[in-house]
Amino acid sequence: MGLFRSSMREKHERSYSDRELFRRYIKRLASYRKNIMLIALFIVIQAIATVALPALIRYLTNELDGGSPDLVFTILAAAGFLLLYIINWIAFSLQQMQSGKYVPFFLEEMRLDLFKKLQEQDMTFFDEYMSGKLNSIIVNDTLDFSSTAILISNTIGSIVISICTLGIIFYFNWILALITVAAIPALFLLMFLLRRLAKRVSKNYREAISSVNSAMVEAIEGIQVSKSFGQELNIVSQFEDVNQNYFSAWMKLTATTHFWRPLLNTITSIILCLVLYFGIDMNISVDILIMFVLYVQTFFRPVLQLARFFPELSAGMAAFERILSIFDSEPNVKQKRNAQPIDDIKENIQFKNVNFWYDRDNVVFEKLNLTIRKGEKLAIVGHTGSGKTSLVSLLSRYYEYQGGDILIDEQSIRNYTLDSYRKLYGKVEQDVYLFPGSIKENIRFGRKDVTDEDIWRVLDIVQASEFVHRFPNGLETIIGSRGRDLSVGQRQLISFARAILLNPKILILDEATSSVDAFTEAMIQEALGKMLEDRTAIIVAHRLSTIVNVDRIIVMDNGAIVEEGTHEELLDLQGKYASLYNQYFVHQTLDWQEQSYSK
Ligand code: DCP
Ligand code: MG
Repeated sequence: MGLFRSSMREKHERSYSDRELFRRYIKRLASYRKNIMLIALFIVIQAIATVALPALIRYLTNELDGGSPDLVFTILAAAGFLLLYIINWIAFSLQQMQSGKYVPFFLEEMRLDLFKKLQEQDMTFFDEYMSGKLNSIIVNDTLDFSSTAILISNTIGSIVISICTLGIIFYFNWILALITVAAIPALFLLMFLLRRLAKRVSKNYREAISSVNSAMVEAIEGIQVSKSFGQELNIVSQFEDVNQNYFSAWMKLTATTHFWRPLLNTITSIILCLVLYFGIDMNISVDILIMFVLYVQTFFRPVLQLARFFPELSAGMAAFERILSIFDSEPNVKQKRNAQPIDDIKENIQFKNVNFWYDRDNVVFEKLNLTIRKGEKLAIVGHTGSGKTSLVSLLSRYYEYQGGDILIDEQSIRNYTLDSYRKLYGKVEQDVYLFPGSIKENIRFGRKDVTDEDIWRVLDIVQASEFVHRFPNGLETIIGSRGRDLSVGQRQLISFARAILLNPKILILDEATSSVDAFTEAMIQEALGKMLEDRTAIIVAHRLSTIVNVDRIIVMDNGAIVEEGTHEELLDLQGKYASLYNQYFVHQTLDWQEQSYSK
């Protein structure tokens, strides 16, 4: 398997029975029934106008048979034709207008619902779904699915045309009528049998297109890695596989959905021959025979539409299945029913016997206990993978814990409304993420009540106003996607400003492991001092300067807290912290640096 494992089944993905899918489909369409009925009505009007044409032709042929045509009759017949075409045209325009309004609206609403649902999800969901795949569902699947939105109207129209045609031909000659419909049961049986194949092929196609999408997204995200390893060609060849896969899935889909047309044309021709043969054999008059020939064609056009109903529905349903998977995935992080708002912390935060895992086979915390007092500045240190980020992620309600409880002022954090709870925190993540907008937008993050002065004030606090001033456009400077136009240190300062602007009661800082230059380090340090004033702070620390200034340090190892105390106390212990210090932090001391320079 290559780098792009996107075609694999995701954990969140679900399967639905045909019945369930159809039920949900109808439910989704229910709020649009007015549009659907209107579209169906216009289709039916067209159907009636279409069905009336052969009858008019037959009437004309019959009249002309007698000899010299009557002028008044000819004019009336021509007017009849014109009228039928005008009715057809008006009904068609109205139908198109309705579809033009309704389908995009249907699509827009579904995309919005999906987007909202994504915002509700916690991080477990995003760990499991790749962004490329989600992207494909929101963009492609919704588009494919909404094309089924007019399928029902079209089908109603088709059924009406077929029934009217059948009525007329049975009325005129039931033997020829029987010949005409003889092929239908066989056709529908075949179609019914093929619906599973159609469903599978459409599903494969959806998966293939989503793989292309994902591969594209992942390859762009990872472009720097590919370049630094000189692996661009390798990536291209892996993409070629994914793309090839898409090509063959598409071919199969096209073959399955389009083989109806030639098949149906063949059947229509055979039926026509039979009608002509038996018609002549039965000495049926020319006018009726001409009418029959026309009706056979009128009859089979909607049958083609009906025959494509299942393959098209299957294609739409395959997309719908993936859309439903998202609609039906409940977030793990949930607050209790009668949750109360919280606006400050009075006493402390407590982890009590907390158990947590990302997946069952890999337990991160087992009976973790920790109390953080209000106003305390706590540093968490430990080797990579020891669980530092996980600890603060649990507190931020990114993930749900499986055992024990986390309490604030003796109340489980599940008892607070998620919205108010999250507002307690200001968080600076280990990987700073900035949106591709202006510096100002990234800092105020959609809050309308924030003025430029407020932003400059927080930029001052985090020592970032100088570099922002240096940009010609100041706060309005647009930073590229993920903040690529800024240095790592600058990005960090912006994310500090973003966190501080909220004036959070609890500040969580997951220091980036990447080192910044001594100048930025000093700036960050000074910024940090100001940021921590009057708050409870939890800092996953990678800088010596941070840890020596906090009230307490906890040392994590393999998901457990193994030591705690101040820097001096822990050094005296000569345990885990001391060895961590000697391995890692000691390199950051001035003494060590002077020594190594003088060597
Ligand atoms: N883990 C996981 N799924 C995630 C995140 C982490 O399975 N989405 C695993 C990897 C580690 C363990 O959980 O085995 C703890 O990971 P942390 O991210 O909590 O580790 P640290 O933050 O301590 O590591 P670092 O210093 O590298 O940031
Ligand atoms: Mg981490």
